[in-house]
Amino acid sequence: MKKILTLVAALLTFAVVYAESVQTVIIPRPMEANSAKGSYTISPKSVVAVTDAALVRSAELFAEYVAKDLGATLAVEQNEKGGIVLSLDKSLSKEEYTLTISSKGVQIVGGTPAAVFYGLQSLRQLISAGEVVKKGIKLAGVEIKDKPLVGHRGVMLDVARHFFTVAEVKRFIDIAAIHKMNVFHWHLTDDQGWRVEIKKYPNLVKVGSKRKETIIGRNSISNTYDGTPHGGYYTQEEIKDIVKYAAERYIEVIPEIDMPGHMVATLASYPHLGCRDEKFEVRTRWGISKDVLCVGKESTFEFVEGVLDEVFSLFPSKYIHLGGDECPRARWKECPHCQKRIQEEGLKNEDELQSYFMHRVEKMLAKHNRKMIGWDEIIYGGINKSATIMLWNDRNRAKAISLGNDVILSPKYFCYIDYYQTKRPYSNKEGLMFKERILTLRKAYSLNPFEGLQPSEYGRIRGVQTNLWTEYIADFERVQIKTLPRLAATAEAGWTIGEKNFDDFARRLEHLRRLYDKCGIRYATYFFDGVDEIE
Ligand code: TNX
Repeated sequence: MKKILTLVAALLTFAVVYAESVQTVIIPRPMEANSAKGSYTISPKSVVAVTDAALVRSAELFAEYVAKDLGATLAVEQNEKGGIVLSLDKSLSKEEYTLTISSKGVQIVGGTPAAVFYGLQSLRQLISAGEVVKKGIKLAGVEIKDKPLVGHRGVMLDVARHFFTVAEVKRFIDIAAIHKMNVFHWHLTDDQGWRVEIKKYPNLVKVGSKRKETIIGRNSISNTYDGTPHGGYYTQEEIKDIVKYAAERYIEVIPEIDMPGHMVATLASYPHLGCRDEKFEVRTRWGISKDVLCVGKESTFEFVEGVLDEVFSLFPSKYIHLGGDECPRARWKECPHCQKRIQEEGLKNEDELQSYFMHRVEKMLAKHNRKMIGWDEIIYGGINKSATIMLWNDRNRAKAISLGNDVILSPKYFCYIDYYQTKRPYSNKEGLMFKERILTLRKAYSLNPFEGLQPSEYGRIRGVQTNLWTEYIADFERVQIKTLPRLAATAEAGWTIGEKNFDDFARRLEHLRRLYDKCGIRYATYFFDGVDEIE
């Protein structure tokens, strides 16, 4: 008898387990998706009911998202009765939600409004892939429990090398939102253009936002230019509008004001900020410039503080990205002001001079209760524990992690989507790229944020991020084709808890691709056409 009972118990367990896990179409893959009884048909008459005023905007956005699928914009009501009910439950963590579909309807419960928004993004994908029936879209019963692996899931857009309009930036944010990304890192300044209005320093946009022409072809070999001015900037009003737009989609905008290198547009606007008394032009080539901010002069720090004061008022983010990357030391070595600073401060060398600079600027952030993010080069002359390292160079990985600082992973061979996405870029017409580097979808998908780390070190990895540098990307169609579908792969690397499986991802991507199509979003088809991995 006992044996039989054990057998029955085992069979039951098997049946339950078997019934539980279901294949889902959602990207990034949820933590758990279990089958549930029944189904529900969402019709144009379905109501989105919210139990909390904080959820109204998300419900409205959702109604817009699925309007095409349903042929109508769903009504949003503030009560507890609707085909789709959204509510909050503080016992769930910040970004955790459950999504239940049964014959009674759809229920999304989130730890915060952001989490409910993620649940709606999942539902949007389910609807897009759902069965079209007479009355609307039929969804199979399911119980989803979901939360992300890491807290910072970022995507960066470089608007300095090429300018993109407010409308385009918003569309980029929409794309990020589909993938449950929660940070938009906005690379606003570089040698080739300054893009944010700073009222105290009007030349930054008057002079710094325009370059007279742009190099044609690869930087390392070309000496021809297109003869066409390129420029653009965002007014403070436009910036605030974008920050609000992103916030409604639970995306925080982290601005990057790259310093003390990558500053030629600034030097063109205010030449006294450089080490030598000379005039500069907004840079028309790519690559790294030797001309950087002078760290010896006090006026440099006054300038930086003046800029940051306005940046603080535009961007409520806890973090401000200060760049700190690729800053050659050549000018500092010859500059009497910089050398004097090194002596007076008892610094060992120019690496420590950069640290001195970063520390001083970090203090300006701290005064306003903000924290600094910098590219991994900030570790060279020593950094404070409070700084977050954005890791893009593999060579600095071990050192950065050993320091114990917070780290955001953006390793270039996994996360730099300006790289070619096919192994045979020329026959696949990918256009030019900064260097001969390849990042296929499969490679992007293979990023494991905790690889090689001890479990005790996992907590140092605050997040993952995809970066789009735009030296060779001048229009928004190319922005999208570069970004997708690789962003989907990084999104899953940052979100999905548990084993990942590329083939299953590829299956789900077929559905996501249909959603892109419906939204008029462009994406690269190399992977779908089976040509991305051909050597
Ligand atoms: C490195 S990543 C850069 C960018 C370039 C990019 C091109 C980083 C901090 N600096 O300035 O645009 O490579 O791939």
